[in-house]
Parts: sequence; C-alpha cells; structure tokens
Amino acid sequence: MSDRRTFSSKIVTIERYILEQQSDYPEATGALTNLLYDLALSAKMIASHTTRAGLAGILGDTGEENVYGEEVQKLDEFAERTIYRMNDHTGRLAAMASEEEADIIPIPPNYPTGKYVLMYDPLDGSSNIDYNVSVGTIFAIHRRRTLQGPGALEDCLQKGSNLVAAGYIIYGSSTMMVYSTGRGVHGFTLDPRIGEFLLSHPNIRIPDKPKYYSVNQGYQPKWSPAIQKYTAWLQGDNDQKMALSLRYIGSLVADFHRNLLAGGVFYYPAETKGGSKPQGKLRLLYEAAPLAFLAEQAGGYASDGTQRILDIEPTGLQQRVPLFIGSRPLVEKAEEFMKTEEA
Ligand code: FBP
Repeated sequence: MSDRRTFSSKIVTIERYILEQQSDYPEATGALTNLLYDLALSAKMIASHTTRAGLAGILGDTGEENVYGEEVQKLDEFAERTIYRMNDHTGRLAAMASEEEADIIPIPPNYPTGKYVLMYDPLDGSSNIDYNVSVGTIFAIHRRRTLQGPGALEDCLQKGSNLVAAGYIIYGSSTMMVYSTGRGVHGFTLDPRIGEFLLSHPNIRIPDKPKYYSVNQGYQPKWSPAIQKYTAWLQGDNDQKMALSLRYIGSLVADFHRNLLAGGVFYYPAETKGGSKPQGKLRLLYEAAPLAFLAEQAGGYASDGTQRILDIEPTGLQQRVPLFIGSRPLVEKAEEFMKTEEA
C-alpha cells in the first residue's frame, strides 16, 4: 500500500472553500455563500457549452443586437439566460444588471428579494468565440443600498470600493473560476471528470517581476502623447532591462488572467486623437471595477490613468472608462506619464 503522506495535497472543492471562509463571519446568513455557489453552477452550465461550442450549433450570432448595437452571439444569450435563471428566484438578490442590458434587471414579483445585487458580463470577449479563443464571465456583488422590496438603480451604481465580492470564470484550455470576497484571490479549476471546481490557485499574488504588456497597439495613432511615451517605456525605450513582451488576445478575461499569474499590465486607453472611444471601450461596472477589486486583492492596482478605478463614483450602467490594470508599479507609471501630460 503506497504511503498516503506522499500525496497529501488537499482536494478542496469551491463549495467547501466558500463555506470555510464563511465560518470566519459568525453573523453570516449564508446568502453570499449560496450566491457564489449559484455562480459556480452557472459557470459549469456555460462551460458545458463553450467546451463543445463548434459542435453544439451555438456558434455564430442570433441576428439580434445588444444595447451597444453589437451582434449578440448565441453563446452570449445562453450565458445571459443561464445566469439570470440561476439567480432570479433564490431570494438572495434585490436586482441584477447585465452588460448586455440597458436597464437593471428586476427580480420577478412572484419571487422574494434579498440583500445583494449582482452585476455581470455574461460572456466577455464574445467576438472571439467563433475563433476558439478563451472567453469569460465577469461578476460583481454589492450589498443593496435601498432597504427592502424591489432593488433600484442606486443599488447598482456603487463605487468598486463597496464591492462585497467579485470574480470571473475563464473558459479556456481549462475552465477556471477566480474570485475574491476581500480576503485574497483564489482560483479553482473545473475537473470535467467529476464536474467540480477544485482549488488549484490559492492566494494568487501578482509576481513582482512583470513579463507582459497587453494593449491593442493597432489603435496607437489615436492615443495621447503620454500613452505613446508610456508604451515606449514598457518596450524598454529608456532602459532595455525594462523591456516587456507584448501579449494581446483581445479577450479581457484571458489577458487579465495571464497578467495576474505572470505579472504585467493590461491597458485600454482613451482615444484622444480622433478615435471613436474617448472614454476607452471597457465598462466600469461590469469589467473595470470587478477586475480592479481582484487586482488590488492580489497586490496589484487599477486606474483610469488619473484615479483609482475603485474610487470612481458610477454615473450610469453603461459607463465606459479608460483602464490600466495589473502590476502596481506599471499602472502607477501610467499615472505618472498622464500627470506630466496634464502639467
Ligand atoms: P465585449 O464585452 O463586447 O465582449 O467587448 C469587450 C472586449 O472584447 C474585451 O474582452 C477585450 O479586451 C476588448 O473588448 C477587445 O477590444 P478590441 O477588439 O477593440 O481590442
């Protein structure tokens, strides 16, 4: 009989881990725990489609357009429906809001409401689905502000620093769920043989020595001089030792995930020279703020170039912000370049 001590690495499911974390909060009601469970289950259902996307007749678009006039991919719609159906009847939520919808999503009147609000991007990077590139789901959880009954817009328009929890699921070579409840960032890999998310990346910290910079350099002519100089600095113009390697997938969750594990910076700047994105492309509530929460929990930082993403007071559900996120020194350097430009 082999010596059991040789393989002592604990097998920890996400459910068990969430429950263990909850036990540190004697006052906890279990609502947040169960909400994270439901998101993990939604992820498994979506993953069961992404992993066989080419077969499942789920490639391509639905022929409909979303609030931004973008084509809605079938998988997008499936992900949207799955997350909604998993959470509309549980009594844990006051309201939801989706990157795909113009307004907040009320809880059906025949179901009870609860103390949290769920913001989500059902399938980020969806323009990459047909090319078998990793895509992701991003979620953010706030405590409601309104006292009771149906949730309202003000429950959703909260600063990132108020977040109770945030995370993403990446549907890539493996499916992973990475989240934080404000006590570190933890990654779980889905084992399709047993259908369980198992702890694979406890306490993720962004490495001190960065490797990559991630930006769509195709837009460079539309950037401000400060961003041009910043990009040159990342390429080691001033100090070759600094030169980072460029990696850009064009799927935010995949680009963020790589830099979280390997060290680096992802940025989607504003286009100030005649571009079509004066505030960048990414949405504050569904993309920038939840990932900023994770970045800071992993020792990194996120900024719009002039201020901390988590301090930005949202003005609308579809608000876009320029985003610089990842290794703290690299993001602070972007702020430095932007400041010189302002001076
Ligand atoms: P969607 O929310 O429409 O998927 O757009 C977001 C996104 O695809 C991000 O995942 C990615 O970082 C970015 O847009 C890519 O934009 P671009 O093609 O302009 O580089």
